[in-house]
Amino acid sequence: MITVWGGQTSRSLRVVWLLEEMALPYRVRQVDMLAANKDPAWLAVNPGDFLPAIQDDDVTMVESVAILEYLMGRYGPTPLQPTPDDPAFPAYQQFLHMGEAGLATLMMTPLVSAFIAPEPERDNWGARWARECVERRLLLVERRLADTPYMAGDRFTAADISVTYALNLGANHAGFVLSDAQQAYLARTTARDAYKRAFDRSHEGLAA
Ligand SMILES: N[C@@H](CCC(=O)N[C@@H](CS)C(=O)NCC(=O)O)C(=O)O
Repeated sequence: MITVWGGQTSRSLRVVWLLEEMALPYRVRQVDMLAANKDPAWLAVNPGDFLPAIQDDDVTMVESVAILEYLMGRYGPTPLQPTPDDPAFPAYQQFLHMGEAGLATLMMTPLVSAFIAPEPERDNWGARWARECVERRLLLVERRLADTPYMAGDRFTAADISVTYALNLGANHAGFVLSDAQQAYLARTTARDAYKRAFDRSHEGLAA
């Protein structure tokens, strides 16, 4: 049984969403990232103390997009992962990674600056720079949505799991304003039954 170490707004949602799409059995172990005393069992899994992580028999992994690729490679084939000979592959690969490396990672600096940094450090050059980078990169998502309903083309893939998480993170937690096309895209991807099940499973066992 695959164990997903996660938290309610963390990137573990990407992993749980993929597991639901692939109908694979798993369990979720919630990690309280704000706990003063960290769970030693969690730190043994990821001493770096960031979410998500998975355990699958003797495999332990971190990095949400790498985990998606592992699960699809290990338990696929799946239409969520176009093969290299598929014309959808280049766009799929680009947006799968852009969702984290190009968008969500850069969103973290404005996010923590706005909500966690001490007041005098909230408005800082690095956060403004990262915000502008994200806004320029979102133009690539915007251009893609002018042509196709999903990042890889006509069908939903794991690239949409990656990019959907980033857009939601930016809009809900980092003050990014999404275009009409981006909002319509999120409505489309998050209307999937697997997303709804993943959302519920990601919040299981948490106080309301
Ligand atoms: N690139 C990593 C980012 C991981 C990450 O930043 N996770 C956040 C939660 S979504 C976290 O645990 N932050 C706490 C920390 O890094 O101290 C991934 O995609 O898994």
